[in-house]
Amino acid sequence: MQFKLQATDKGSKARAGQLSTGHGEIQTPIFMPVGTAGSVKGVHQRELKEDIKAQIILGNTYHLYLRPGLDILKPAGGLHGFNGWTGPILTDSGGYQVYSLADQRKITEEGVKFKSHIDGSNHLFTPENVMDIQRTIGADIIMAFDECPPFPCELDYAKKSMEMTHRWLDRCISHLKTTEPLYGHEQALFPIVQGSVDKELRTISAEYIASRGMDGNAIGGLSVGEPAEFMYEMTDLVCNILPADKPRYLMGVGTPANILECIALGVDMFDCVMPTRNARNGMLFTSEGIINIKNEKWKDDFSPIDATVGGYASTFYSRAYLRHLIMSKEMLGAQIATVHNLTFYLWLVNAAREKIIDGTFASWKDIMVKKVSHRL
Ligand code: PRF
Repeated sequence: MQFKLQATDKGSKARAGQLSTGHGEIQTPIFMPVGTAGSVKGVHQRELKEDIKAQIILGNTYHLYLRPGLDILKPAGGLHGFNGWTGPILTDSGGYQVYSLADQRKITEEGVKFKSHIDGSNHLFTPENVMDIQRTIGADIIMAFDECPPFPCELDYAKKSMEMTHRWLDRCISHLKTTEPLYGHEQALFPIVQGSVDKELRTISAEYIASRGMDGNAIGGLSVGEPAEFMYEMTDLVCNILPADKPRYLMGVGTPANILECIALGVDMFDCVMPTRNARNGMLFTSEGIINIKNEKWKDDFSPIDATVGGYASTFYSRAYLRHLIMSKEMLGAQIATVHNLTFYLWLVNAAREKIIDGTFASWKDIMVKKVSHRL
């Protein structure tokens, strides 16, 4: 996998780049819509590509392994063959979902034993079998198996957990070398920095992860309930250590303001359920601020959801009509709101990219952070 740095902002540490995968190019900074169980909830593949202009989507090892399972995904030709998305895919390793979703999990040096949240069946994830599972799913970018400690957490726990994540990483790398991709395209393994909100641990972890020389690096363990200032401080510290010539992925972040601030710190890739999950509850992100579409004030607003961001859903449908659909629990309401929010997120990172290339990112970012955080 190749990463070309195309521009670096003068007033911040923001970068614009291009990542090449076996399923096409990704222009960074980028936001990756979350397609947990093989679908971005409520969105057609055609809308993802043509309307939202998604360049890469996410899948989850935990969900896909439990359902439909590898017996189905393998003969389908992996996730690409199964869901028909022809662009790049990244899969998270399950090293997060297993902690947040599974019932009765037990973490040991070997791996994580857990009960499925679907049918209560028993399973074991290890660094080795998670690599095998991600080979079968066939994503272009696969994630190392890690432990994401909760916030807050004892320093001693954070240290032991981080050290185990590092040992697990080395097991992932060794095992992956003994296996081959199944579908003819390359799969890049991204390791994950942990270390909670401790500067010393984050430094050790970032140095360890950087020393592994992988094609890209991820920052985990943030956006787990800590104040935003901690998240920015840790992200800044880690970005200063991770190599500049490899893409940096901040996992599970975040609000539009979080994304802009972390682009300024040198992050290239983001994912988050916020635009999709919040859309289903009537929260819309727009270029002018945040809209709660259930609010009375939108009932006779016949203007488009957000003409600035373009795209079919955002320009064709009025706020009043979308409000009616969401209030009536019509499924089209959730679909339109989701397509709009994703269109906005992709518009935002693309606008950031253009400003970085123009050399005007830093001042634009400060104005945009205020705008996008404002409640309309
Ligand atoms: N590890 C993994 N996936 C993740 C995280 C992590 O720490 C986070 C933290 N925000 C989101 N997704 N494997």
